[in-house]
Amino acid sequence: MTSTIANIPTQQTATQIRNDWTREEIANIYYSPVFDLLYRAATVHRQFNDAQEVQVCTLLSVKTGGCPEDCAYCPQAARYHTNVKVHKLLEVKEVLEKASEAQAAGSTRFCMGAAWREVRDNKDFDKVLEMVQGVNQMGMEVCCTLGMLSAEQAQKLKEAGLYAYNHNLDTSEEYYDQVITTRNYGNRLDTLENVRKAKISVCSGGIIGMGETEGDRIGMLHTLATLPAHPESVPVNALVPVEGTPLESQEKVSVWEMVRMIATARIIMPKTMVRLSAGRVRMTTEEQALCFMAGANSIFAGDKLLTTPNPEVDADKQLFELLGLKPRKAFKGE
Ligand code: SAM
Ligand code: DTB
Ligand code: SF4
Repeated sequence: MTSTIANIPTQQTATQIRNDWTREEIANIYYSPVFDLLYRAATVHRQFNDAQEVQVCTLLSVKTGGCPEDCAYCPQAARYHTNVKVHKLLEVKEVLEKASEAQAAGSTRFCMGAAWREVRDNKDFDKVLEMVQGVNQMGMEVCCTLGMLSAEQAQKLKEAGLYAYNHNLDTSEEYYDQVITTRNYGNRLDTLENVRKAKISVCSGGIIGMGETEGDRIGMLHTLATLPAHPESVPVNALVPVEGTPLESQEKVSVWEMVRMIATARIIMPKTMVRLSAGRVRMTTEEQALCFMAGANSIFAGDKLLTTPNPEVDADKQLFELLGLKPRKAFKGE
């Protein structure tokens, strides 16, 4: 006999990696009573991962603002009037110095973001390839988020030593055009396929708190969990509402919404690094602890995300000590 938690056979889900989840199964998990959900996520997490370990990543915006896209959440879209200072692509030397500082502060993954719609084959891309090479040589996992990529560009990044590529689905396919109209869901999925084909680790997740329904959140998780292979990393961002963007007045999401997203992601994609991403500055220690309990095992460290504030490194050191967490080593998943 199989016992059930929230109507899902526990034996079936706790031991296998599955890519055939139905929306209904995911919804049943998502809506289960909070303590059942937390218990189950924490159990799955311990079966597949070292639950004390949390990956510490650092972000750097290497090209800021002036983006032609219309993503309603984004302070870097040229069409919205925000306080973001536009900056052309940074110099390689400066980026490598920042990576070295991040490494000294305990980060094992360095992620470089550019406010581009897509990568173009030009001098700027050559510079990014140099940055990738340099960070990789330092022994850090190097990640980029540069917008859409062709198969050839993904291959070039791989050859330069790129470890992971971040490209978020952001929300469900159904809600996508309420948030972004300058590209579509299929464009996003094509880039993810190009990244996968180049054998680069896939990082893809989304944002909650943009006015989407819980059905949309479940829809996004369903798309991620039914890709041919689960992304190695899934960031769960709480919207950071930025003045001047169309979503500036959105209400803060509650911790229970973050917990439901993280725990569901953990259960349906057991080995994936689930990242408690944007929004930590507005969370208490206890709220963040609940997210780790739910299976989050990665964070962004350093006092800035791309353009918005993030907790100080010292505060996170204290958080790790308090909760008995330890930073994960680089390249562990290989
Ligand atoms: N331009 C590239 C792209 O869109 O793929 C890369 C950079 S973009 C800023 C990376 C991701 O940051 C977005 O996909 C989105 O999920 C996240 N993001 C941007 N602004 C945000 C905000 N205000 N709150 C939460 N997440 C945000
Ligand atoms: C992700 O999912 N979250 C990070 C990273 N991937 C690139 C970005 C969060 C950005 C928050 C808004 C800002 O700081 O500009
Ligand atoms: Fe541009 Fe990326 Fe911001 Fe969209 S999320 S406006 S593509 S920088």
